[in-house]
Amino acid sequence: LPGLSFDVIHRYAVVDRYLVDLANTYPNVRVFSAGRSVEGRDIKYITISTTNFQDTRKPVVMLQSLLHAREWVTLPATLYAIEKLVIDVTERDLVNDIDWIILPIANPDGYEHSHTSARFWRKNRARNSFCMGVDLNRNFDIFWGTASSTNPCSDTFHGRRAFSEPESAIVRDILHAHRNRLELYIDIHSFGSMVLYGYGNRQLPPNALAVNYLGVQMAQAIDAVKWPQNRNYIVGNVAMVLYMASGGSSDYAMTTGVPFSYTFELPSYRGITSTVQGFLVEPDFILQAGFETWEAIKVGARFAARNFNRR
Ligand code: 0X9
Ligand code: ZN
Repeated sequence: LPGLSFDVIHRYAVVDRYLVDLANTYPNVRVFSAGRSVEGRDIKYITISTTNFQDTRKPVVMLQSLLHAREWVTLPATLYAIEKLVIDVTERDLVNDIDWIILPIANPDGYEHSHTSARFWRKNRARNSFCMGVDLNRNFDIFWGTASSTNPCSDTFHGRRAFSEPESAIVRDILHAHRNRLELYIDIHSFGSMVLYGYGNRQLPPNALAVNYLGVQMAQAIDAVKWPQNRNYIVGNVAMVLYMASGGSSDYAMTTGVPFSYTFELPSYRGITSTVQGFLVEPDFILQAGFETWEAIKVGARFAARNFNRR
């Protein structure tokens, strides 16, 4: 039977195998190959549905992690959600009332590179010039190129054009395939303890009030169980609370019709926010990140179910 530990960071091959094992073991889980990364790794996602995605009255919720390679703690957060939706199911409504799409490793090449060669690698592994990598979260077709870097050596290099990278095109294709029912999309990043929403150019979506409201509800759910030494989550428009950023996946999702779309920034390691050390992990921190992020996901998913019924 599939089973993973939740206090270590699993490598690509382990997760890839795990997703297949889940689909082979649980009838409501299916695994899909969405395409291949620059270096040819299969990018898999699972769906979780009691009705095989045939019941159009259910909303779809999508979770994603590791679009940025070094943000390791985001992977166990996503795997923890899978565990609670498939293996250790204590809240059946989340499984019965919602169809789930879960993409744990959106950037497998960068992720493996961060294990084998450069711990703080962020981008994918595109061969631009002598500098490699495109920031996948600047490569989506949403005011592309307006708040990102033209320099291939920069950590926020946006690529040659929108969706130049297979990894971002894969996310686009999933979003489009489910555009009619996708109610909530959460792109999980680190670090900063934030629930962010669009747009990265300071513009607010028409439903910003509702988006902010749900963001606050999700943040409060985390704050209620977080480690006391970590600060409370900040909720807000990305450009207002963090910085301007174009080509982001959660902003792009809104243009495909997803009404509730967020970037989560999970906490930093030991509260370190001034350096890349904040991306490091330890067993306690990994476990806690999975546990507390799940509290927010539950709040978001239940809201999505209620809101979708009414729309
Ligand atoms: O800069 C980013 O891509 C994200 N922060 S990170 O430290 N993980 O790199 C924030 C992205 C939020 N972007 C939008 N909502 N557009
Ligand atoms: Zn990130």
